[in-house]
Parts: sequence; structure tokens; C-alpha cells
Amino acid sequence: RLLQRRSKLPQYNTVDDALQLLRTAPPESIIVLSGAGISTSCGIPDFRSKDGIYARLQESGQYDLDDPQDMFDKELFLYSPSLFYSFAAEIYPSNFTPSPSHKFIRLLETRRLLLRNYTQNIDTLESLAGITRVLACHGSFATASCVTCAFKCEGRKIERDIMERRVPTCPECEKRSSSQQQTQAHKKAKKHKNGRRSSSSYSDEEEHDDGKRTGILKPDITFFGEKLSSDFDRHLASDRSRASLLLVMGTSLQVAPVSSVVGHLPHDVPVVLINRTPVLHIGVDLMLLGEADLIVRWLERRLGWNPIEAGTAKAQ
Ligand code: CNA
Repeated sequence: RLLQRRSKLPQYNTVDDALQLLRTAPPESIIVLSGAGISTSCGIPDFRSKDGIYARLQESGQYDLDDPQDMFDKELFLYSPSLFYSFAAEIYPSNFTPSPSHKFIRLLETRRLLLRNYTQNIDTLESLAGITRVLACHGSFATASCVTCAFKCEGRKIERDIMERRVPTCPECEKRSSSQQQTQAHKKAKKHKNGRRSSSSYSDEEEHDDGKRTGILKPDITFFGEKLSSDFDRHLASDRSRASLLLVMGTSLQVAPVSSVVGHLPHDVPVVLINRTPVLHIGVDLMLLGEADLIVRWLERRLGWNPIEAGTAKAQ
């Protein structure tokens, strides 16, 4: 459920108010809610911009999708994982470096101002920037799991499959299936030997009766139709009373339940948006509109904070 926050706090009207909020924030009290817009300058397209993934999917005509969002639909993945894997290389996070916006969040952390970074991004650039108080609400490519059994592996194990547009399969399920096949083949051979040939045959198709594929590895990114980890609710419940400011960066706030962070915070917690385009469906107190990297660099200059430079993202 999207909890909308419509009312604006009247005392926050100018960019100086935003600077003041940053300057006077108590220790560990700033929540940053970030999205794909803080990674576009790294070369990773977002979803909903004019040149974003949804527009590309629609324009390419290569994928037979009613809605470009379906590329990340769990049900569709289970029926047709090859569709996702024919495309996944486009969004796989390889060789990207954090942007000034990631470094700004890290700077908030090194200045002991960051309460938590709730990120919707799956590119792991926050961790690469050295941010430790980060919750990857939609998971990441860092690990992958089997859709059938509990098997989990490091994401890099399926990197080659992703790059070569192949569907990665679960080694545990493969082992099980090959030993099942052996057993069944053995039984068949025995029946044959005993002269009781059976017409029944086993199938090596890794498919359920309902057509869903089994034994497939899926990156641990949250698809539409999947629940968020319970960490999200747990952190939000404890952070809500400690927040002095919510900074929303590079997100259209279209995806629930992460968008509902805005509505879950007490009404006297100001909300400042840093984004290329305005967000109108959820009330925020201040909108700093433009390129996120330029805005944060400007804020750093005005606050007299030394920015974290390229290559030193992990430095304190
Ligand atoms: P979105 O809906 O595509 O919105 C992105 C927002 O960022 C838009 O409002 C843009 O105007 C804005 N924006 C784009 N570039 C900039 C920029 N340089 N400076 C300032 N603002 C900019 O994406 P959301 O993050 O809101 O939606 C959540 C989805 C996107 C999550 O499920 C993610 O997993 C998914 N996603 C993540 C990545 C990534 O990890 N980098 C990439 C693409 C999609």
C-alpha cells in the first residue's frame, strides 16, 4: 500500500533550508532513499527516463512483452527464464564506478550523519562506494539462488551465463536430476531385462506440469511479485523515530513498498528530493531538480564539506 504524504511543512521553502537541514542534522539521523537516477551517470540506464530500460525494451521490439515491466515479473521468469537471460547482460553491473552521488551518501556516513541508505538499486555501487549502512531493498546481483531448492551461490558464478545470454542452471538440482535419471534408467533396464517392457518413460524436461521451469538460478534481485526481505520492515520500524531528514535521490518513487518510506516517517520529518524530474504524486517539502551529481557537488561546496574523490570512495 502506498502511503501518501500530501502535506508540506511550511517552514522549508528554499535551498538554504535544505543546507540548514544538512548542517544541523543530529548524528545518525539522515535517511537516504535512493534509486536508479544516482547510477545513470555511471552508464547504467534507469527504468522510466526517456532513454531508460522500459523505453529501450519497447523500442527494440525484440522482446514480445505486453508491458516492459514484465521483463522483471517473477511468474513470467518461471515460465520463460530465457527471456530474462536474453536481456540480463544489459543491466549486469560490470566495470562501473560509483558516482559523486554515491560518494555524497558515503560522505554523510563518514560525517556520522547517515542513519540508513535505503536503496532500490541492484548495482551494488553503494557498497563499492564504501557505504556500510545500506539496505539493498530490491536485492542485488551479488548472489543468485535456485528457484526450486535452497541452493545459493555468489553472483559471479552466473556472470558468464549472463554475458553469454544462457540460462544458468542449479548444480544441486542437476545432480539430483541426473541421479534420478540414473535410478530410473536402471529400473527401466531391469524391467526390460525381465521382459516386462513398460510404455512409461521418464522425462528429462526440467519443467513442472504447469509449464514452470525448475532448477534455474535467478539473481537475488527482487522481481515484481516477490516480497522484500523482512529487513526492510524491521529497519524502517526502528529508524522512523530516529530520523531528522529524508533525502530522496534519483527515484521516481513509483515502486511500492519502498516508496512508502516517505509516508511511514513522522510528518515533522522534512523530505528533500534531489532528482532530474519532479515527483508529484507524493508530497515532499523541497525539490532540488537537476543532475544529482551536480546538485550534491554544489551542496558539498556550500556546506564546506570536502567531497570524497574518485578512487578514494572507501577512505574515511
Ligand atoms: P526510475 O523509475 O527509472 O526513476 C529514476 C528517476 O531518476 C527518474 O525520476 C529520473 O528523472 C531520475 N534521474 C535519472 N537520471 C538522473 C540523474 N542523472 N540525476 C538526477 N535524477 C535522475 O527508477 P527507480 O529507482 O525510481 O525505480 C525503482 C526500480 C528501478 C528498482 O526496482 C530498481 O531495481 C530498478 N533499477 C535499478 C537500476 C540500478 O541498480 N542502477 C537500474 C535500473 C532500474
